[in-house]
Amino acid sequence: MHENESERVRSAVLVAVQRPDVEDTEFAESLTELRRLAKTLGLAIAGTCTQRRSAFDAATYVGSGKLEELKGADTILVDHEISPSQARNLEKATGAVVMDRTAVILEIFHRHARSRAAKAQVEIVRLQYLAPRLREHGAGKDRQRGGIGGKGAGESGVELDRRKIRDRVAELTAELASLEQERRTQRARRQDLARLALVGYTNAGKSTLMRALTGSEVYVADKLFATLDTTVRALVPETRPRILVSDTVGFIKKLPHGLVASFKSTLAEALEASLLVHVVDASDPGFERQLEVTAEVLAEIGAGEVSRLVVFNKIDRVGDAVARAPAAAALRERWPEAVVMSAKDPADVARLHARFAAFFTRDLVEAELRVPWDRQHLRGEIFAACEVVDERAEADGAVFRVRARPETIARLGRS
Ligand SMILES: Nc1nc2c(ncn2[C@@H]2O[C@H](COP(=O)(O)OP(=O)(O)OP(=O)(O)O)[C@@H](O)[C@H]2O)c(=O)[nH]1
Ligand SMILES: [Mg+2]
Repeated sequence: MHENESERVRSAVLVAVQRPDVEDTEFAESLTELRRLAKTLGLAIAGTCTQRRSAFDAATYVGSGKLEELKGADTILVDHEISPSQARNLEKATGAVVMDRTAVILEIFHRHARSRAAKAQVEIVRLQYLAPRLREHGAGKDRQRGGIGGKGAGESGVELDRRKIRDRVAELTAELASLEQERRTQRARRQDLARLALVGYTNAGKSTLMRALTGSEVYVADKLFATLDTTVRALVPETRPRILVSDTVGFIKKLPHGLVASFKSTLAEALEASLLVHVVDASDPGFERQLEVTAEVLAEIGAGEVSRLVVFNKIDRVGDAVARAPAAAALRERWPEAVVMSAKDPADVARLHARFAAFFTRDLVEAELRVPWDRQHLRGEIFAACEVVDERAEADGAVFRVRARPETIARLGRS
C-alpha cells in the first residue's frame, strides 16, 4: 500500500459466493471472519454481497448481475482465493480494487511480522503470490493499489520482474536458512527441558494465557494474527524442573498454503514440546469448526501424535451469568479431558499452572549427579533443570540427589 494511501480509511464490500455443498452456518462464519480480517486491516465495511451459485463464475467469480451491484465500490474483498484473471476481470468490471482472502491474510501477516525470520517468511509467500499477477499485467504501477506488492525489505514489489522476484526469494530463503541454523543451536540447548506450546485458532487467547502463565509482556490484541513469532518463556511461579512455554502463530480457515509451509519452521520449535495446549475460544459461535481446523493443521505439520490438552478459554464471555454455568457443564461433559476456564481469572490460571506442573513431574526419576569441584559452573544448570532433593560435599566434588526428566539426567551426566 502506498504510504499516503494507508492514512485514508478505505471502505470495503465483502463478496462471497455460496456453493451448494457449503452449509449456511459455515458460510456465515466465514463471512464474519472476513469482516474481522478487514477490521484488522483498518478497513470500513460498506456492505456485503452474497450469491448462491453452483460454482464460482470462471471469469469474474460472481455472476454478471452482481457485477452491476458492485460498481462504484472502493475495495472488494472476496471470501475465497480467486485466480489472477478472475481478480483482473472483477477489477475491470467494477472499477474497484480487488483483494481475495489470501491477499487479505498476507497483508495482515506482512504488517504484523516483527522478527527477521517472520518478515522473510511472509515476504517469500507474498512474492510468490505476486509473481503470476505480474505476469498477467506487466509491472503496471497501478497494481500497487491492492496493497499486495507494496514495499518489502526496502524495495517496491511492483518494480521487480519475475526474475528479480526469483532472485529475491532465493536471497530470503538463504537468509532464513542461516536464521534456522541459529535457531537450531538455541533449540538444542533447550532440548531436554520440559516444554509446552500454546497452539490454536487466531484470537483464541494464547498470548493472554502466555502472559498470565509466565508474567511476560507478550503482545495481546483483539486482532487476527496478533502473534507471528514463537516466543518462549518459563512458567511463573517457577517449577522444578522449570517448564518452558511457547506462544505460537494462530491458525485460520483457508490459511494460504504457502503460509502453512513457511510457518512450519516457526512452529517446529513449538512442536518439539512434550505437551500441546490447544486453546479454543469457547465464546465464539464457530468454535467447533475452529477446533477442527486447528487439529487438521497440527496433523498437517506433523504434530498429530504429541500429547494434547484442550483448553476452552473465554468462558467468562459465554452467554450471560445464567447461561454460563450450563454452557461450561456441557463443554465438560462433552470433552471430559479438557479444561474450561478464563485466562482473565487468576484462580483458573493457577489451576492450569498446577495441571502443567503435574503433567511434567509425572515421569520424573530420581538420580545422583556427581560434580567435580572444578566443574561447579554446572550447579546453576542443575538447579534450573532439576528438583534438588539433597546436596552433599565429598572429597572429589559435590553430589546432588535430584528428581528430573530422564533426558535431563542423561545430558547433565554427560556434561
Ligand atoms: N473476556 C475474555 N477475553 C479474553 C480471554 N482471553 C483472551 N481474551 C481477549 O481475546 C483477544 C485475543 O487474545 P490474544 O491473547 O491476543 O489471542 P491469540 O490467541 O494470541 O491471537 P493471535 O496472536 O492472533 O493468534 C484479546 O482482546 C484478549 O484480551 C478470556 O479468557 N476472557
Ligand atoms: Mg497471540
